Amino acid sequence: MGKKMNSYAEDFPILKQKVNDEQLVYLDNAATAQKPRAVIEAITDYYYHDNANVHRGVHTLAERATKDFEDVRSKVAHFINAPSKDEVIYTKGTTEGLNWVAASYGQTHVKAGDEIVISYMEHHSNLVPWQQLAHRTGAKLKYISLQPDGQLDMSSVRQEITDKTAIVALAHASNVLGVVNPLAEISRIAHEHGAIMVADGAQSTPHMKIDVQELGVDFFAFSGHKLMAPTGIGILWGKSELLDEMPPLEFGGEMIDWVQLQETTFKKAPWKFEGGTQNIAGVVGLGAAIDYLEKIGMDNVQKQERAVVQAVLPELQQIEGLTIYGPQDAQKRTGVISFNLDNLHPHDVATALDMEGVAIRAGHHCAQPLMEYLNVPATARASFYLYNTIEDGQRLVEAIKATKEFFKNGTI
Ligand code: 7TS
Repeated sequence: MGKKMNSYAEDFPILKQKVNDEQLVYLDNAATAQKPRAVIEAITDYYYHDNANVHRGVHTLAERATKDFEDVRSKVAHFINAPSKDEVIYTKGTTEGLNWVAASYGQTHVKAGDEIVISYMEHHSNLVPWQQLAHRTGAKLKYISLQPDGQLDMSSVRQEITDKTAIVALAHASNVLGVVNPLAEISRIAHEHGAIMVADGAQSTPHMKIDVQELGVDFFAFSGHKLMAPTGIGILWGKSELLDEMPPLEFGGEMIDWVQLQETTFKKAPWKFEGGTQNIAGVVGLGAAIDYLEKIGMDNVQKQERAVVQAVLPELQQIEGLTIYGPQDAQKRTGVISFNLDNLHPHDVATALDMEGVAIRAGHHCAQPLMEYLNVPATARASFYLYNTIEDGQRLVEAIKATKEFFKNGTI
């Protein structure tokens, strides 16, 4: 069933190792993706040849580092089809981006009696910032409910978003249910009611072509590390007319225009949000990751993952006692497959799979309200990326079957 390594896997040195005497199958991509040689080498090259602080020096290395840093901003703008590179803000990751929208836009625009609308499937990073903003401002936090197959209930979308709604904040793709939410349609509904639309793109950006203009959103946040870039670098994109009026959150070097004893003026966006020395090597790595993905083409990335999921899902569905969360139709899914096996604790399942060299995640996946909604304490989760093959999927299926036998018979 399928070949051993696809040509993409060859680009990822980490995948060539054995774990517990078995060839590693890495299926924890929703947590973080592995890095291709091109990204690792770009970071090394940067430190070998170009390392300097940006925007400050006039010497050659400083100019090179600054050019790299600002060129990646343009590359990101192109990658997500942002109208301007000045709308692209460097962050630590999705969590920071969403927190900044809540703390800066939210704090200055949301008042008592307003409503903030999210859904039951949100990651804590797109839930807790809004919950805390609601506590601080006296706004009401409302939840869009889900259909039995995990997709957003569009009648609930229409019911929960009202003229009192100030902010709608939703995951573009779920990190548990493998669904993609129809953000373009929901953005239209939000705007009809005078609300803004915030998108958590952590699980979509690595896996599909993103067009922030087509999605019609006002803010879009994602993490570099889930799209093959290093940890500690992410992007917040926002519409310039909103960014321009938002106050900065961190004050200090880099973000100022002019400082006097009692007053300070700030740079314009995006620089006013980037206080202090930035993760320059991370930015370089992000640029290399985008180059790598764009060379393949995001449509091909999606196609490759879909082919694997379409082959694997029916096999998983045939395993007796395996509950798969989210849509059962492979056409409606991303490469995230959450499941439970019999009455086994997902941590035991993940540990047993690790013994077979198959790396998956188990737990609440930073989505405790969703676990409660699904009425489960936790799930196991396999998540695929470009470098995974149909054979990797087969290894997952076999490891699950072996785990089932082990817990039935006490032998593996
Ligand atoms: N939003 C979603 C939908 C996510 O899946 C994650 C990370 C985040 C936000 C936060 O991203 P960060 O890079 O700022 O941490 N999700 C996961 C996961 O599912 N397993 O580990 C991290």
